[in-house]
Amino acid sequence: MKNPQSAVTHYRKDYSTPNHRIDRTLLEFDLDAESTLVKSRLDFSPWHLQQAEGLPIVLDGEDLQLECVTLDGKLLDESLYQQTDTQLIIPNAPKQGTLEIAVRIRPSGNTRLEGLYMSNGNFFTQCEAQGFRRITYFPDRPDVLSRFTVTLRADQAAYPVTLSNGNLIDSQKLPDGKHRTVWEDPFPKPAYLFALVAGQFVCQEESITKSNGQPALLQVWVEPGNLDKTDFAMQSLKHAIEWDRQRFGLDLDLDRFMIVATADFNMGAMENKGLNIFNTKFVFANPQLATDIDFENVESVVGHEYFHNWTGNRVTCRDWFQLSLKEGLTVFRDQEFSADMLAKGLDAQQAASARAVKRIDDVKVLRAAQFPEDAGPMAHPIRPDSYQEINNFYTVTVYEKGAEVIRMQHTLLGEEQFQRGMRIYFDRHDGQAATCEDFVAAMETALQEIKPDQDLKQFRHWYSQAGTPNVSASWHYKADESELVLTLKQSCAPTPGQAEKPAFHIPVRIGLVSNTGLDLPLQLKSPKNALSGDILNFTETEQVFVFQGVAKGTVPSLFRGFSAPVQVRAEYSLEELVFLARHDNDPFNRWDAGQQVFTQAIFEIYQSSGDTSGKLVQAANLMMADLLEDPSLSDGFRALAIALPSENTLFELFDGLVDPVALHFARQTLREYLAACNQGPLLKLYQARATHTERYEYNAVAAGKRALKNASLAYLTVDEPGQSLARSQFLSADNMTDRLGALNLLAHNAEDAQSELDQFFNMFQKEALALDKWFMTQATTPASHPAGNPLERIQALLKHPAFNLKNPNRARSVLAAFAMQNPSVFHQHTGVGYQLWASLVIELNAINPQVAGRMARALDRWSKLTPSLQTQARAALEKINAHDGLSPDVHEIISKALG
Ligand code: 0A1
Ligand code: ZN
Repeated sequence: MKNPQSAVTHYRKDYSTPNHRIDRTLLEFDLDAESTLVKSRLDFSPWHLQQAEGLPIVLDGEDLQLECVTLDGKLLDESLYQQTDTQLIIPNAPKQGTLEIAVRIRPSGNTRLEGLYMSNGNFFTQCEAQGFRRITYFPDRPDVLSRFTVTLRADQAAYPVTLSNGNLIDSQKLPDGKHRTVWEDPFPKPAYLFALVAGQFVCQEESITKSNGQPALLQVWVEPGNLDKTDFAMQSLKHAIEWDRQRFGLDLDLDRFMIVATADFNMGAMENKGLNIFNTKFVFANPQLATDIDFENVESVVGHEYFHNWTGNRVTCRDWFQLSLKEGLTVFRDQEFSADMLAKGLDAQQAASARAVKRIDDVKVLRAAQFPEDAGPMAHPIRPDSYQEINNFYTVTVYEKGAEVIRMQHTLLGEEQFQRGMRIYFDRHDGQAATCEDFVAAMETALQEIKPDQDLKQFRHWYSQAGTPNVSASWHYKADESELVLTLKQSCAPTPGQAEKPAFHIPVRIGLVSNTGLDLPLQLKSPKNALSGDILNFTETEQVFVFQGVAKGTVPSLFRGFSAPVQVRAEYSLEELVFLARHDNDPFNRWDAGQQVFTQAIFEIYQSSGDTSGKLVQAANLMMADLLEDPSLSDGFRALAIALPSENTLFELFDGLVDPVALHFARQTLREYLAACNQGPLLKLYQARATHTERYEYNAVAAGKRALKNASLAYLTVDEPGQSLARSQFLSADNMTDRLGALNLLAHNAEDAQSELDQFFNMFQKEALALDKWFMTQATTPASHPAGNPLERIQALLKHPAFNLKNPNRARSVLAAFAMQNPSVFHQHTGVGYQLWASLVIELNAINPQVAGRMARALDRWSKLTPSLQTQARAALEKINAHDGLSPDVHEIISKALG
């Protein structure tokens, strides 16, 4: 392990080109769990044609056992190269030539799951961001693109299937019980997109016809016994291919596209060229094992990885600071794909509602996870300026806020010009390693084709400035002139290394809702040209917008569809919020207004130590009654509208220091109060949807129905009658959404849910992903559980024979669930929650630093805790910090948290 005391900070401004290109890469693997021999042959040439002789060749490498190095056929002795812990340098190299290197590695000991590793006896690779250097010496940086040919030799019986990127060009049996395959990737690629897989697999395959009339083979590979879970992934892949063709005009460029699932994977999935490797969680889906959310995730992750084939692979990143170039753009694309899929086949109104549900789900993630990141010690711009460990920068900021930044460009340009911008981007950069600036420049060219007087100069601040902008909005009505005068002010709190920030260019999608509930036409009197369609261009620290022809009693609806990733403080009266929750024609804002009412009601309870007689709680209750009775709303939307904001969202929204335990109880009090006051309508909603007997299908309408049923049940299970409904739903469910929905509610609310937990365990003990759900359900049992403090149960889970810290999904199902999704137990006042977390992070640090680095982020926001909790939190952070042998991953997180 590298010594964190010598942790190096890498800066974006320090980018320099490499000395050499690697034009061709031949790799040969003799696969063996204990000792794999990797031979490489690299044809190199000067990066710059005019380059002088004698510049060193710099290759990265970690934990490799070097066997020999040959330059242009001559074996180099040790005096002719320098070997360090992280590099192999050949000084005074010729401008051009061929290097041959042999190394040995030990996949069986690779618990980090970076480089070549083993999962369930099979070989897999994970090379992004810097895993390839754990396979062989190579310039492991994304701007070095090379043509790869890969030979795989392995024992035929143990590893009958051997795959790599591109096309299979040779396959042979060898005399000694081994076999050999040779793979050639026609596209030059950086090393992080290299992949190999070898072992026991079966596949589902289909052939499709590409736009050019050529066939392409699609395959989904899984371990034997899992073919009953691959239909949906295959269908999602076909939908993704078709969608990218239709909406972006981008076709599959390969003859063969493979997906392989593994149970041991640090992240969600990986877009290796032509050979995507997936966490089983994002491949496996059938109604018995996967919830509606799992189905949605499989579709979106399959889409995401496929869309990377253009946005990431055909055009890749110049350096890792540009990560959002591929990730923000690809998340935007997968979000649009999912929205289009949900809306497919529905009438206009249902389609709008299905899209709104998707948008709300995405914004919930942003608010609950990215806003806290942007307000904490790890805050960074979507294009970071520095990092210590790149693995720590695969963040919700780079991904989800990055997608919002792309979405704002889409909003400013409109679909047609945005697609024009995409074509310009590919025309300019196909086959290259590009920068975020290249993308914005392409979009700017497209913008200026239709609006020559506009540019994206100020918009670029979204790439360089961290922090969530705060926008405050106030307005007054001028009755004599029938004018509404809207004042917007923006500010952005300091973030690490950025004290002052110039104003952002913020697109504000606006509506004016008259007191009859209709949208008025928008007539902006001043400033001139600030309105384009329904988008206000808000570009100054403070700006006044005057709308004319406005009727009295009109309420502005701001940031419709969440048109910018900002925190809005608008001066709505309670009555206006309730009005918008009933009448806003923008479904996102309608939902959001209701959430604000719930939020304020919870804070009222929190600040009054449990009193439910306040006016905000009363207003929330009336609003709830309305929502329950309103048949015009789709089920999916209604499920979201009646659900209370999450504890993590509330924590972030509260002005001041927070005690998460008290906050949990305040939220719980509102839930119980609303349940008691609305029992009849809740029951009616539940029963109307519980009695249907349609076969399980995953689509927006059916999933919406299940969501509303389970959202109603969530209120009803506050007491026994509702809990019996949940018990019978648990038993009779024919799908995982309903079964797990009921189990969660029982485990979190009923005095005793042991029998259901046992039944679930017995039913699914051979299904790892279902078992993860069993662990997670228990690890998220809140402090309000009637049987008392759930921490002991969580400690027992860690000793369960099926618990395994080495498997990232299983580790997350307890550790992340408890430390990040169960605030009332994690933040308990004695500090025992923090201590347990600290010891697990230390344990995981030695096994898998990347996953440990993620888990280490649970106390990022500790400065927002009440003083006594802060003392406990600091002690836990310091305990980790003092640990000998801390990985750079965990060290970076903890040292930044400690400040
Ligand atoms: N590029 C992948 C995510 C990914 C990133 C890093 C990994 O290991 C360090 C693995 C996967 C994606 O966006 O899907
Ligand atoms: Zn991605």
